[in-house]
Amino acid sequence: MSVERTLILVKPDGVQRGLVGAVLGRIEQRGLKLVGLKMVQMDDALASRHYEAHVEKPFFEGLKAFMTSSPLVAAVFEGPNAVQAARNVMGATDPVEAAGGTIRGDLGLDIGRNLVHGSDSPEAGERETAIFFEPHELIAWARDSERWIIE
Ligand code: IDP
Ligand code: MG
Repeated sequence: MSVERTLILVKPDGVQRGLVGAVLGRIEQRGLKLVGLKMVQMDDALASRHYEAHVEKPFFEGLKAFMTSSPLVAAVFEGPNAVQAARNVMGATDPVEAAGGTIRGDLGLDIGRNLVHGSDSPEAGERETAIFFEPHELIAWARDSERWIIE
C-alpha cells in the first residue's frame, strides 16, 4: 500500500456551476485526506506546464482556452493509492462513457466540460502538486478519524 498524493482541479465549469463542494466532497468522502487547497486563475504558461503531455494534441488550444477562461480550484489529496482512488471517483475522461456514481458520469455531458482533473500516476501527482503549491502550502496534519478509514 503506497501513500500517494494526487492533484485535483475543479475545472472552470465546476466552479461556474457551483460544484466545487460537490466535486471535492466526493473525493473527501472516499477517505482521502485534504492537504492543500487554493483558488487559481490559470494562464497560458501554467496550462502548457500542467498539460505538457497534451500541448501537441489537436484539442489543446480548446483545452487551454477553457482552462484559462475562469478560475479553478486546486486541491491536493493524500492517501493509500490516492491516484487510482481519485480517478475512480472521477470516472472516464468522456462523461458519456463515465459510469454512474462517478463525478463525470453524474454531473457531466461533454469531454470538453468534464469538471475535474486528477493526476494519472504517482509521479504525475508529485509533479503537478509542485506546479500549483509551494512546499509550505501543503499541511501535514493528523486526522483524528484516520483509524476509522485506514486499517
Ligand atoms: P483525463 O483528464 O481524464 O486525465 P486526458 O486524456 O489527460 O484526460 O486529457 C486531459 C483533458 O483534455 C481532459 O480531461 C479533457 O478536458 C481534455 N480532452 C481530452 N481529450 C479531449 C478531446 O478529444 N476533445 C476535447 N477535450 C479533450
Ligand atoms: Mg490526464
